[in-house]
Amino acid sequence: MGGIGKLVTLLLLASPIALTVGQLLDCDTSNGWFYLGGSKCYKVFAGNNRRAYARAKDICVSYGSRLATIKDQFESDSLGSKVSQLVPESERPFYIGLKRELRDTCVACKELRWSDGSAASELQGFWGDNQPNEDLGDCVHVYKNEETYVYDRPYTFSYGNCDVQRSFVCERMAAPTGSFHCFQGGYVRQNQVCDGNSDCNDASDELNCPSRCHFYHKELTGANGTLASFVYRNAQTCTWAIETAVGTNAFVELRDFTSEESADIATIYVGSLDPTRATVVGQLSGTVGTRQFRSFNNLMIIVFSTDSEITLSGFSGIYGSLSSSSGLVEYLTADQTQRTFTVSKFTIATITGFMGQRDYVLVIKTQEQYQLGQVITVEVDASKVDAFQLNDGDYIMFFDGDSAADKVLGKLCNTCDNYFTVQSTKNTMSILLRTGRDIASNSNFRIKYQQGKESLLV
Ligand SMILES: [Ca+2]
Ligand SMILES: [Ca+2]
Repeated sequence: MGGIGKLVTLLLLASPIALTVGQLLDCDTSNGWFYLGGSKCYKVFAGNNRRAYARAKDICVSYGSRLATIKDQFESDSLGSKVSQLVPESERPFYIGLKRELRDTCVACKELRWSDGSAASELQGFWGDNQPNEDLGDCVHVYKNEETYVYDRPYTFSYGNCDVQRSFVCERMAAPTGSFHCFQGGYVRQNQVCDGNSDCNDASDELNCPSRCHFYHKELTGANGTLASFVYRNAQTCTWAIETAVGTNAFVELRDFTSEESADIATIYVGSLDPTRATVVGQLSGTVGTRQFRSFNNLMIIVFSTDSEITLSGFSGIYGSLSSSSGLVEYLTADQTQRTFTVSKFTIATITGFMGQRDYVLVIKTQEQYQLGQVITVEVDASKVDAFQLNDGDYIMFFDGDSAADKVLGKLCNTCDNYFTVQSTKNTMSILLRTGRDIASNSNFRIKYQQGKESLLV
């Protein structure tokens, strides 16, 4: 009993002390995070970085954050107006971390949850007119309500289809002013940077330390660069962390690779700058020559560790970012002739495939003069089934209209029931290819399409 009493006293004392100290907080502004008061930092993704809800969530997580939670009026107003300053009007509806999720205990039940895992209620929040309307979808976005009578809550919540690509906002905790901001959230003191100890949870305080053979290449403009050169020494670990723009795939080409076979080893990690959270895509040792690797997202890290004897020539390398050469939305016109379309894969030297974590959208319309009463039939090319191996995380969805907001006609994926023909009920169909975390997708997105009703399934 005495122990509990003591604990309560300490807690009561602790908060006023924390408040009177009044430590100033700030955010990693050099990486686009901003502070609005309170205890959190936010970052907005818009334009080409708009994503479906699940992808937006992934991107937030890769920066040690989560989709923003908006739990009070001040946060709603200040975040809404900040997004309005940063983002053009047409891109302003933005996802927050609020979604109806399936409940573990009940197959068909859904419940509303915040991205921090806490339960939410439709009786709370800043719902707009005629909301919450669950018929519209499970994922919540915020939009500006222009009605004057809602002047006191101008930024309101709406349900929507989770596959629609929208802007989104990530959040993470702010840090005391003057701290070093760890890449994946959290902070350490400046004198802990490059001191040889991993103080950030993700070890990012030791990423950019050239004197310790730890190099950080941040290239957000799409240009290529040369990996920092190093001196091949015994018993050392050199790292090259590469961060390119969100929405691109980082790549590296290691040249003239020569190391002591099985003893001095380069490991290539993708998906994160923290090897403990990243995926290994390659290990090199011995006389290898030139090899290329790419990430499924904009982050990768190369770690080269040597043992205590024998040094050889090592390697050099270049890095850069891959972005889709064509637009991510293609438009096709269907007529009464069956036509074939293959989405072009991305190619760089030996690396061919779809970029990871991207959405490729095809919109097919009938010829204008035949628009009334016409439908579209799409057949997955049955002769190319072998090339149509979707990897985990890849899927293709067919929508009855020009966007992911329309009714789903079907879904093709590794574990789905695959079928080969779908038909719209109107003059437009859209097809979404979503690539997952795999590195070199074997998927070949090839279809036959035609205006008309006859089934093409053989
Ligand atoms: Ca350190
Ligand atoms: Ca060695």
